[in-house]
Amino acid sequence: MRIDVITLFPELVRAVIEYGVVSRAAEKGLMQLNLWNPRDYTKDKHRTVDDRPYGGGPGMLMKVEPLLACIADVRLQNPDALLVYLSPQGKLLKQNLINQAVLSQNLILLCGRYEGIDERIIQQEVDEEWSIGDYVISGGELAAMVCVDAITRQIPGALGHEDSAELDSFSAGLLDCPHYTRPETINGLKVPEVLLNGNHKLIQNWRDKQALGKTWKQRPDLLQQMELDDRQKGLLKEFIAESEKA
Ligand code: 9WO
Repeated sequence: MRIDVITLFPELVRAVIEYGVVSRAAEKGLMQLNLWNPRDYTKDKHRTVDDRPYGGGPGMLMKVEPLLACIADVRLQNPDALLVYLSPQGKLLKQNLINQAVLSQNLILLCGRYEGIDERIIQQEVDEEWSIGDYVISGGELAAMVCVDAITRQIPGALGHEDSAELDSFSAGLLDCPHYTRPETINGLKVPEVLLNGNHKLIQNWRDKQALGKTWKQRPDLLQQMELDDRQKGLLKEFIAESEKA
């Protein structure tokens, strides 16, 4: 998988491949990150990358010519990639969109700054607009880093089997179950007994029940989109009964 990122702050985005899972995937050659700076495509003495909006008002937009020249250069090297603009106006990112992106093709992520980019660039150059959530941040870089991280985790071989992607939250459309480590008691709170007994069938049952229950409590919208099997229905019923008792 190859990902090209267009950004005025390449050093910021580079940090995403310097740590952990993403760093190891890059070392193994499973993922290649290329950074491109529109500032390198300016022709004026001051290397200007912003410009004023038609219609006036506060704030600036990204200057068109260096951005278009930069996009053209990236496309020469990566002609078949999907070009994605990160913005709050985009389609909300979900695990399944990430998983599709990994399977389908290479990616070009375009990071806006200031008040964004000229609408005609979105029309002519951008294939899709993605949002990582309903909030405004200072530019597309942090969103692009989220995408690079989430996508890299899904590349076969990027995760050790210790933490395979199937075990990730959302792989089954549910939230994760609670986890416990030493010590056995923290300020009077004990580890659930079932986890200490070494009965792996009982433990799996408990984890599945907790995952269903957590999702029911925190994200009922996720449950509504799924088809639970009879075993899952039974576990959730038990969870609800137990939580009403407590
Ligand atoms: C800046 C601004 C300044 C004054 C008045 C209005 C304003 N709007 C913005 C603005 O929305 N700037 C954006 C910053 C332009 C596009 C890149 N930026 C961005 C991307 N902010 N938040 C995102 C983003 C990307 C993906 N998912 C969530 C948020």
